[in-house]
Amino acid sequence: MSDVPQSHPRYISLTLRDKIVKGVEIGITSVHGLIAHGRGEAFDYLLSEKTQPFAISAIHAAGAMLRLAKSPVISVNGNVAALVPDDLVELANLLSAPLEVNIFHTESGREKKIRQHLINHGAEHVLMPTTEAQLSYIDSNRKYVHPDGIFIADVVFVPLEDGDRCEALRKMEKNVVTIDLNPMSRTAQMASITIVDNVIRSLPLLCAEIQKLKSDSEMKSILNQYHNQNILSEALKHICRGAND
Ligand code: PTJ
Repeated sequence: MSDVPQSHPRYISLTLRDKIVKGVEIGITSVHGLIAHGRGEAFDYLLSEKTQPFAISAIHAAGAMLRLAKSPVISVNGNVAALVPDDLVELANLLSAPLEVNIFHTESGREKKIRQHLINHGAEHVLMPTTEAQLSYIDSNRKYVHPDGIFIADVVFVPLEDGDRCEALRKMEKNVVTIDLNPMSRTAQMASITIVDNVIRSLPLLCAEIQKLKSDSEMKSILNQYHNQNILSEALKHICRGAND
């Protein structure tokens, strides 16, 4: 870790950078992940680095969708493995859902290192990509999935990714829940539910939401009233206001 003092006004942001850098050093995060993180930082700045009301609405809907799912799966890439491993494991336990390693940038051994990292953080069930099961409509490394995981899932949780797979999953008629600081990204636009927030803040809130006592009919009603395009518009308006301040 770097020697940033806790009194530094940008302490939290700088410790997140440390986490991503450490992820690269231990071989779980792609070096491209540093660039993705920087892009996220810029959007987070415009969101005042706070979870905004449109993100809270999306978290309510995401909790309902994930709890009502028959076969939910949590997809893990190199950035989220570095930033929020404990929360990913907690979410998997709460939903009794598998974690599945799925990365865009093919690098030797990185998938196995991510799996081991999740196990070190308490994960019990981590699926790996296979050549046995492949997603349609996609050519990148993300097409290789596990036959008992993403391949058969009805709802896939895909925090911060690059968009090609989200589109493919939707074409395969799966629901996608994402967390993405950029409401204009392809993933944000294609997902069924988009939480426009930093994964560091919103994943613990999502875990808390899932633990709230709610009936199936209450959760169905939350989903019926939810409109992702409205949420994305609110997020975009907020960002434009932030940019003009
Ligand atoms: O480990 P891999 O190979 O699967 O690669 C993972 C990354 C993230 C590098 C890859 O999927 C990628 O290149 O993603 P993009 O296209 O840069 O998109 C990442 C999106 O996540 C962007 O819209 C960022 O704004 C957003 N983002 C970055 N950091 C965060 C974030 N969203 C939420 N929380 C963050 N901390």
